[in-house]
Amino acid sequence: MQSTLVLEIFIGVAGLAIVLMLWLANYRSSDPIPQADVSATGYAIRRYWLWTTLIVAVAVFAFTVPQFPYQKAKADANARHYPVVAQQYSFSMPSTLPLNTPIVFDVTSKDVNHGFGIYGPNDKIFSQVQAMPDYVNHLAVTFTVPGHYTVRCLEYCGIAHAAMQGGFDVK
Ligand SMILES: [Cu+2]
Repeated sequence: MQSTLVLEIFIGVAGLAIVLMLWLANYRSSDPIPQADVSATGYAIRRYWLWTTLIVAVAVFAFTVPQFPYQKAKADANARHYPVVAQQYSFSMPSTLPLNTPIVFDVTSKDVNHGFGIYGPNDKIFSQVQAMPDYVNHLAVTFTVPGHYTVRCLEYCGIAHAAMQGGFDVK
């Protein structure tokens, strides 16, 4: 449903852009104006757009950068750490995890690169990180919804990749 709407909006905008471009390509002024008569206006418009775009871009940048989620990814100093080891084609990790408690998954792999994708009880993705051999990735999370969470490998890792699943209960 949602994806159909996105597709319809995309087709609508693309269609509009095509019509506009065709119209522009065929547009002819009835009386061509000499370059000298329009260059001052043209450069004024160009300057206006340059400054407007710059000011808007800097304002949007200044407003949105502090809202980047990287700060939230920092682990609580008192967070409990849980090891996760991925290997073809399973995950070894705790079967039960605490609710409303800052935790950190220490994620690694025994063989090839895997994905450690956590899906909530509603089956929507909750968080994810890569599981890499000889390297530990730290994924800080706090579960606020109890229930069964499914873990899926999110990186093609071999013939049985699609069946690579795990899970744990949060309570
Ligand atoms: Cu995989």
